[in-house]
Amino acid sequence: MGLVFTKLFSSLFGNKEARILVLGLDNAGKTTILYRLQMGEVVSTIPTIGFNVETVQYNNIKFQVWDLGGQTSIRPYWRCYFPNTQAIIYVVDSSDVDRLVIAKEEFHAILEEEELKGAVVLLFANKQDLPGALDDAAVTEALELHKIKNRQWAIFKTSAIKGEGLFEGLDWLSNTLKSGGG
Ligand SMILES: Nc1nc2c(ncn2[C@@H]2O[C@H](COP(=O)(O)OP(=O)(O)OP(=O)(O)O)[C@@H](O)[C@H]2O)c(=O)[nH]1
Ligand SMILES: [Mg+2]
Repeated sequence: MGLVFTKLFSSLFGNKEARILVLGLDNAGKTTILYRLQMGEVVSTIPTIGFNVETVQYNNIKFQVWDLGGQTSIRPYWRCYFPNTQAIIYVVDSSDVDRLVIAKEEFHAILEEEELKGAVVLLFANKQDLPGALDDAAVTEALELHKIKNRQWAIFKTSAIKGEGLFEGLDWLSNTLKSGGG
């Protein structure tokens, strides 16, 4: 009863809540992005073993953002976090050209997951500040995003270090979730 009332109250006043998973290979910049969004600062990170979770309030949406570790050995645990997810933020290190094939395979495996069928997908082509970083069009091609079916998605060029592109992505996400996606 309390929960129902809270949800009703939130929807009346436009305070939607959304559970977001931040996924991507190790070293893509997921944790850096999480704390950039939450604190507006670059923090020094160590590889994530397990997860970080923070709340980010933006555009009348309370995003509960789960940042999961991306190392090969811990990727199988991502699925523990899949239920009740409204959106995925998939982060790519655009300068790590050698591992784009792996990034693509992991991405398409995520899209196959039944529990994530309804989740909208925001991709960040991160590390745009590095020389040799592929732009959004090149990452789109490398990840074969044209194969995405029956799902709302978008890709943004970002630099977590410079703080560029992240809130543009979050704008898209909040508009998409408000209009019923996820
Ligand atoms: N140049 C540059 N470096 C970045 C950017 N984003 C993150 N990094 C750096 O990339 C390294 C890895 O960043 P993390 O945020 O720890 O990566 P992660 O995706 O959380 O990695 P795991 O926790 O192992 O999955 C750190 O040294 C960051 O400072 C960016 O936009 N540009
Ligand atoms: Mg991390």
